[in-house]
Amino acid sequence: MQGIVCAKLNKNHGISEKWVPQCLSIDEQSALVDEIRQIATQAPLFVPKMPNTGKPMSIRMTNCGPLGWVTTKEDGYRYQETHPETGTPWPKIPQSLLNLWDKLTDYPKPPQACLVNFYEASAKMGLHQDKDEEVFDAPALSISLGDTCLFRIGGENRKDPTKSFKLQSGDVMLLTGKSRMAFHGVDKIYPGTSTLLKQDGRINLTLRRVTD
Ligand code: MD3
Ligand code: FE
Repeated sequence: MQGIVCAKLNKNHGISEKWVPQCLSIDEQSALVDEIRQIATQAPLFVPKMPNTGKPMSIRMTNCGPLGWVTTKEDGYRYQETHPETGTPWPKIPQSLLNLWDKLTDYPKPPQACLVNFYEASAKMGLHQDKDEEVFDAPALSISLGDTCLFRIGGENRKDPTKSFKLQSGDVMLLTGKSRMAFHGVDKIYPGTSTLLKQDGRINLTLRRVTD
């Protein structure tokens, strides 16, 4: 594995996320972006809508894997086997991501969902917990591509203190144990900090288990 697993965050608030800055080489990052472009051709980006209010989120997203996370005004947050607009099954998770999951986790089963989030320069993601899955013992693996962002992570309660730090293209985070239930969000994108993508913006991939 390239990069160093940082203990810094553990010291900061005692939860067990691992942050591997520059885990992926530039070539690995470019290859991933090509694969994500193909995924977005088969499963077009959509704007997730808040449950009940229907308020659009500022990111666009898609998924790959047997299950994808979606949200609509009518039916709220959920995982499903098909794209909410085309009704088609999600594309497969690229082999390179399955390999990364095997290398960085000791979880015995492969990820079921890979969320693909696209942030334009002005997009953000409010502080939230991911709890739409049926199981929480599996780790979540997150990969950052493109422009740097300001990421924030706290504890298991919304009011717990948070720590902010920048995630750069090629950084990987592994959320296990308590950190899997930590509140987290993206406060800001720094446009122009990476030349990986054709335009300003950031892509985040999150690999997850959903069922046992
Ligand atoms: C997963 N994405 O898609 S990834 C999300 O950068 C999400 O797009 C952010 O939060 C992004 O739900 C953050 C890093 C992350 C941090 C904590 C997690 C992913 C996590 C906790 C549980 C599951
Ligand atoms: Fe999240």
